[in-house]
Amino acid sequence: SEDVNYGEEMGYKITGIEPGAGVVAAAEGTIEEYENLEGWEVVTSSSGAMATALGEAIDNEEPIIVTGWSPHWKFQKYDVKYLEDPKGVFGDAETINTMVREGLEEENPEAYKILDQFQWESADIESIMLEISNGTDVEEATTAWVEENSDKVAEWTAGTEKVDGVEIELAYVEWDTEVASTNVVGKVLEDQGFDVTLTPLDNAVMWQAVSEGQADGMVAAWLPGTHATQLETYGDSVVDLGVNLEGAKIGLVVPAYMDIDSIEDLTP
Ligand code: PBE
Repeated sequence: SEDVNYGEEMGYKITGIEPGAGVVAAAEGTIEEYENLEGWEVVTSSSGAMATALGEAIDNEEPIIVTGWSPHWKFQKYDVKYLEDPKGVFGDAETINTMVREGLEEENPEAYKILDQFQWESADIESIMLEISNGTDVEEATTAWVEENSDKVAEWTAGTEKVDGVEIELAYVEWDTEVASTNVVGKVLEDQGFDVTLTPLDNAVMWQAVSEGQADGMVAAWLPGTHATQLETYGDSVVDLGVNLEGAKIGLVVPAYMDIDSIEDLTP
């Protein structure tokens, strides 16, 4: 709008998350694609620091632009909105896919089958993410969800036998979505008798670990856009078990009180 220069108020900064995240790369892409973003920059930090900055800005009714994604608890906790992206830099709807290492099917068929059958919805993951964002311990929140959703869990474990201490290692990145999903799958595997290790890594390293067989799998592949670079590099040496969640999305997110609707409304 004409009476406020949000760019100046925000120091021409977009509040990013981890440098390896696809949404950060896409936000950097918007600075190249949109002429009105000339001179802006994406400041990287962590998902936690981004969430803190967003909460503080909202408490003070200050402008802020963050690299955002769905599913995410911020849409339940705050009145926030995506900025329209007429140039389509952030792509359309995304899916979250499960990727495992080559050989897992033969070497660990029960875990393979559970990972293959794992599939849920935004409302499921968001309820856990909201709990965690409100201070509930990750293990407590995921354990409670698994106990309360035994029907869904039974579909994931259908046709598998319990095991006795078979090792399984899942890689993930400490993004709120992946903390929730990876811990839920880890809990389900643990309840089936697996000896589960969850290993937090940088995004590219997570993909690499699965492609080289250091990790058995991950439930954190955002496709087709967000992790396109990683898929191109590692796609041939991982096994795609398909979608575990539909209707994911990335973009720039602002508090609803900001008087702009589109990336194009930002001033240089
Ligand atoms: N995210 C959450 C990730 C994928 C999952 C949107 C922060 C990313 O940008 O790579």
